[in-house]
Amino acid sequence: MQKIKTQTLIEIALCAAIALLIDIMIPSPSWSFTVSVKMVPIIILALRRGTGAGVAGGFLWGLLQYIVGNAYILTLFQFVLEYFVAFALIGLAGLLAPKMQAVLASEPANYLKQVKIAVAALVIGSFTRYVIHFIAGFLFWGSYAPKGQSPYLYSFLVNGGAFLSETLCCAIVLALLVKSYRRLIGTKTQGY
Ligand code: 218
Repeated sequence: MQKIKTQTLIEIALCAAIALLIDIMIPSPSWSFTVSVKMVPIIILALRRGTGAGVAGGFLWGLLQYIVGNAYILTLFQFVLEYFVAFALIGLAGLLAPKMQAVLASEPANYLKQVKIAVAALVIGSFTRYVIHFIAGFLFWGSYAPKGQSPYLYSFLVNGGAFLSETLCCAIVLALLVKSYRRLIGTKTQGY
């Protein structure tokens, strides 16, 4: 088994903690409209250290939400699905880590390409996360639907809206950070 570097473990813990802090400091106005950049630290972690670290960071973030009493729990299965599985899946953004590292290591810097990869990674992580919230939505949250609306449509509208608004916010922040990617995400060029 490949040895996990201590520094990577520290980064996993730090990114999960920063995500939790952003989430607590900027609460979302509703389930269906999420103005939040809280996934950004896990996306950066995943692109920097790969899928395994990203999944570990997302999982830890889910666990921390439970520990600080920030999780919405209806049943045990719903909690495991929406906090452990959904948040861990954000780490799949790391599937594009090799591509991102290659682009960051090449000269001259191609900012447009870097943003495209970061946003594509974000969409992979965010979309797979929200597929889980959509499934949990019609399984467990259906009773909150307006009278006469099917749980499937209700969950699709709520989680679709949240996916679009949250992904857009994170994409804007990732784009604004592009000039710092070599320092934040790049590991090949700097030897760490
Ligand atoms: C229709 C519906 N309402 C609420 C939820 C619960 N949910 C949605 C999105 C994200 C999260 C995790 C905390 O941010 C949760 C618990 C749902 N799945 N579906």
